[in-house]
Amino acid sequence: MLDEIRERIANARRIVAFTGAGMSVESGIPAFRGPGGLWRTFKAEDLATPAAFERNPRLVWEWYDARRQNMAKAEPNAGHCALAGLERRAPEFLLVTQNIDGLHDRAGSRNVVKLHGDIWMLRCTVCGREHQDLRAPLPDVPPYCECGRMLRPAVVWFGEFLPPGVWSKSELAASRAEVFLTIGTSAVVYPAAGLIDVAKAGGATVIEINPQETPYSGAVDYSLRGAAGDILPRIL
Ligand code: BV8
Ligand code: ZN
Repeated sequence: MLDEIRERIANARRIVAFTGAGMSVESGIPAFRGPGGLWRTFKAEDLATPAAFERNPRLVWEWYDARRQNMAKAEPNAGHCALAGLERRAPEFLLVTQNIDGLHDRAGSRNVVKLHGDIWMLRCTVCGREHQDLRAPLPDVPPYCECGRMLRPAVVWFGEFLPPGVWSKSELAASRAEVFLTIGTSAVVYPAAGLIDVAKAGGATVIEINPQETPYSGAVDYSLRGAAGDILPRIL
């Protein structure tokens, strides 16, 4: 089966890789759901929502600052590097990630769409100005804009729309893909997970890589049970 998959990927002109938090587990960044998941301790609606930020910005910021400190210590793993290598070989390649940790960029991926934003970017809640701040820990939490108002992480919270253009670019690429890799995602968050349906409808060969089953495991062409850092270098 792996030979078939290698062949399919090697001959594909247009490839899309769709990644989730499982991509970064081998880099030491806990995923949200599943064994050891982050949200086992926190509940999504408690923290990754505008209401939570409104109610308790310090708590939300302490959670993000802790995640930034963990992410700053993390290194891209063999899975991230394998995808960066694939991008250099494929005629057309787009990496659509739900991850906000920046590890795909650090692994050398260039054509990256961040569906749910970027934890290293801060946005002013009032003037809207955005800037990158890589400091971990932040000197003070919550951080403030030079306009004097509070900054927030430039990420997409539950109930918030994705950044403009990001969804249409991802949807178009998924609809045209010959091979669509869905890697390290539990495929329960929408509209992101809907990209798998778009790819299938567009006639792509869909390959899933995940140690666990997901709601899409029965619908994809190949569902490989294993870790991204182990499987990707073997098939790319
Ligand atoms: C939207 C950024 C339109 C922040 C995240 C009620 C009201 C409002 C909206 C909704 C609602 N009900 C449903 C919705 C839609 C909602 C949604 O989908 N909810 C789900 C939970 C049901 N979606 C939204 O709100 C989206 N916006 O719909 O806007 C709108 C607007 C207004 C009103 C209505 C609609 C915005 C969603 C974005 C939320 N932001 N994160 C932050 O990170 O702090 S979501 C969060 O989940 C992360 O982005 C994460 O990436 C994403 C998905 O999780 P995964 O990446 O899949 O990670 P997970 O832990 O779940 O799974 C990891 C997988 O890896 C596992 O399967 C595991 O087996 C596997 N794995 C483990 N180790 C490895 C591995 N795989 C490979 N290798 C390994 N080594
Ligand atoms: Zn400002």
